[in-house]
Amino acid sequence: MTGRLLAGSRVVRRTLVLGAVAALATGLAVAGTPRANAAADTLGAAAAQTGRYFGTAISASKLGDPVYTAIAGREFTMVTPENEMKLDATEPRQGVFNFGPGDRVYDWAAQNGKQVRGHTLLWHSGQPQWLQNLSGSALRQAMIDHIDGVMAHYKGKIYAWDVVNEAFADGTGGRRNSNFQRTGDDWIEHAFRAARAADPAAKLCYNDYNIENWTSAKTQSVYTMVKDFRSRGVPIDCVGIQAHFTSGNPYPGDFRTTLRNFAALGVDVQITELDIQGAPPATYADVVTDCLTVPRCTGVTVWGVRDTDSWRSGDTPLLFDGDGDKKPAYTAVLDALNAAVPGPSPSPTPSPAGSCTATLSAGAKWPDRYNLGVTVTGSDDWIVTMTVPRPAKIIATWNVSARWNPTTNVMTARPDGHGDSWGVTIKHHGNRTWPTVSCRHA
Ligand code: 9MR
Repeated sequence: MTGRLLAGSRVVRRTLVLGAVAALATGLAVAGTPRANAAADTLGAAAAQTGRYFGTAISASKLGDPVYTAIAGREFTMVTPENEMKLDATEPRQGVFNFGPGDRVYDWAAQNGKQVRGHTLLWHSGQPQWLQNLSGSALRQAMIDHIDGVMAHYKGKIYAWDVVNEAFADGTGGRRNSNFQRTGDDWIEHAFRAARAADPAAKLCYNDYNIENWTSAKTQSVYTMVKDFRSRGVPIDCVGIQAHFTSGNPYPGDFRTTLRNFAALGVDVQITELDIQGAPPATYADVVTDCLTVPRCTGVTVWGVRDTDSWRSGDTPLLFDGDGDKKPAYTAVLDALNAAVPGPSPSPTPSPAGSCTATLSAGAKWPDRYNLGVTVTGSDDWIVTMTVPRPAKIIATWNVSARWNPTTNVMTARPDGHGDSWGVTIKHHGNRTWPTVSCRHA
């Protein structure tokens, strides 16, 4: 019953027998349910107590501003480069990649213990001129080469990629007319397949705006696409809902329904670019609470730190004012996060045929750590991703081949020949909230 835990390039071998012996010797086995957590005083810590992340968009050009980095470093656990991983930034000339700005954001995030959402591989906007000039099979090949090139550079480092951004038209629900779309309807699924091959550890998301309202034609079209992808085994793990709310595009009363319905397709949902005109505290709290009620809503990202950092600063839509002071919306969000009931990871959403499910069960407990059993169903060649809420961390595994990323606090596990039941030991450091797990075919 030995465990193998790869930390970076180092191989750490541990035996759970040792842990069990130690517990027996000291008679410290602990029974009972996890304790409720105390209220957290940052957005990231409060979200982590629910097994979720709380993120922000970050601009490389602002990383020299100490007020900006102090807030971002303190409050957020997920970072989305606001512009630095877009097409025009990363491939300014065909086949010539520039990862300088993207790396500056990535490195800042990693050095500060934050995960990164990659944004975005294919988007009709922000294309370099050479790409706009291509069409047909040459364009299709360039799209795939772009995915391969960018994902190879960040392989194993990205929590989730927005593989395709904003591919549907407003109003009608049809596909947006773009050079990508003119290469054929199947460009999106080809992009997702290429992305899975390029970095099997990253969650692959479709990301869009104006898909918050369940009844809108655009939401329905995206839903139909994701459902089709899931039923045909096209690799998609998540839907990013941007949530840029204005008086013309207000927060809809059925937002929770939208989150729940996407999640029921067997994908994670994430609120990826939240900002609300005027930052009304009650609306901010409602949006966050909607996410907290949907087990597979794995996190919320606001689109910038201070109002003055916003792409629409005149709307003062964020959680910090231009001086870096907390706004009433900040307190509303923190309170909403702290009001969530901590506890075991929610039971997984039933998965459609062709996908897999990882289910957690309680194991032995000690004062400083606890065991979880994991059972995988629906596949015999799977990849399970386990995100551990900080400051807890996995210190051992058994019957599985696992790689632990100490920077992101995420473990990626594959079968090691011992079947589909395995386990982990978690040193909780005071946070007993169970990790979140997701499963997909290898
Ligand atoms: O906030 C981003 C702004 O700085 C850029 O100028 C703009 C164009 O690249 O993109 C903004 O971010 C967009 C995001 O990438 C996709 N969804 C809409 C966001 C707001 O326009």
